[in-house]
Amino acid sequence: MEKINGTIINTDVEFKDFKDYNEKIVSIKGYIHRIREMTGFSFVILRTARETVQCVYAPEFSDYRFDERLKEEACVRVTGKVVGSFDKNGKERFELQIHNIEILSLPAEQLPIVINKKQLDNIQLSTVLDLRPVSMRNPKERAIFKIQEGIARGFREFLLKNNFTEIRSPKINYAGAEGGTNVFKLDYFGKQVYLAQSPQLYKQSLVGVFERVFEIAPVFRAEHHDTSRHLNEYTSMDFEMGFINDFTDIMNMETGALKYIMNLLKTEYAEEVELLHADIPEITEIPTIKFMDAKELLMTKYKYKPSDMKDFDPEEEALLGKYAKSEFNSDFIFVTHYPSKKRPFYTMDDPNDPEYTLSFDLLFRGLEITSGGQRVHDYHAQVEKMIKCGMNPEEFETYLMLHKYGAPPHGGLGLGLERLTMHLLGFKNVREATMFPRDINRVSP
Ligand code: AMO
Repeated sequence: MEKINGTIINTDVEFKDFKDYNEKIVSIKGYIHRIREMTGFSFVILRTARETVQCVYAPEFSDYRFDERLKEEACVRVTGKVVGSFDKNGKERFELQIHNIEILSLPAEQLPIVINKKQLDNIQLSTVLDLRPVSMRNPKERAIFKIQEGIARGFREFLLKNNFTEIRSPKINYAGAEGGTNVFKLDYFGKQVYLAQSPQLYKQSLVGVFERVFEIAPVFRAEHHDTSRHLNEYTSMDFEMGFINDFTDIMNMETGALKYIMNLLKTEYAEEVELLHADIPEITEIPTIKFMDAKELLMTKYKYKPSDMKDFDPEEEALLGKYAKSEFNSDFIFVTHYPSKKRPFYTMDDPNDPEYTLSFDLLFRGLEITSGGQRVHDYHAQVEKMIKCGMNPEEFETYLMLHKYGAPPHGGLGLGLERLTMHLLGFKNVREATMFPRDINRVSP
């Protein structure tokens, strides 16, 4: 009987290691991205998992003769000699002089769109999304989601380094966590249950166990409107921390996480950053402004007439982004002390002014990417607040176990991964930063 022992055999070389193989014969696997015929030779551009590799076919390199069946999107193993040279900027680059191309598979049909240009030119977003499994093969499209990987990875790495425990909360729940009407109802063996709007109730409960917790997972919002910043399913990056001194501890932790993420992108995702011309923000300090002061500022400095004194509309957020940039040269601004009426039942009111809360939003280049704040930790205060919000505390018995049996002062936040990616890459629509978006008109692919 054959046995498997976990040995990972890499017979082929990766492009990033070509420098160690100069003038040596290597094999590399990938897709044929493009074939460019020149006089007397051809360029065969190979697309590997993360980069494109220039291979050159010429009859004088070997006895191998180009197989006419080879076309774009064929999967191949190319064997050849690594040759280094210097580009016009003096940077060393490597190509492969082809000695053999082994066909691993041939596509059944030609692609419905051209993916081997620098970017997907003149293709409508709806078509790009309809064809996601193949449109993402375009290097620039693919790079968006490597950047997104970097953001989530940075968030996770930073929090693990700061003694957070990664949790997994259920997505099928007995109650919506955030209130409001945007909750998906589900028939669960004859009972009505809900898809998780956020991991809020669970992450708070788990503060009572692990003190500091985080989760990166999908959440569901039944948004009935079709906007450029709302999805019906998005990835929420949440954390919750116990024994805080006050809610600035949470804002500091987020600022630290964002600094770590941006640094990780600059170092380990440099190729994707360059390909996408991503403007990675420099974060030293993030300014903060109280909600009512921000309203005042919008009315006086920007002569803006607010339609709602309890929340910001997108134009107000954009103006606050402009303000942060011009006054503080910051791409971010924290807005604190939101009105109690607009924040969920778990938010702690400001003891100095209970009309407002110990909560905040973080705006990035004029878009809300985070909500967070300190939570009510006292059992009686939480029950009272639930009743005030028209809720029945008896329906939240398991959630209230935290408060009933002892909860430290705590707080946390939720950061929308797609929204952060969207504004980092300068997109107008959050769907561009979502692999397989779910919105009111789209559940496929
Ligand atoms: P909130 O509901 O404000 O807070 O959501 C937190 C962040 O999630 C993102 N977000 C969305 N992204 C895409 N599509 C949507 N429909 C959408 N809705 C929200 C935003 C937003 O800032 N439990 C609290 C967080 C907390 O206090 O810990 C919550 O979920 O970036």
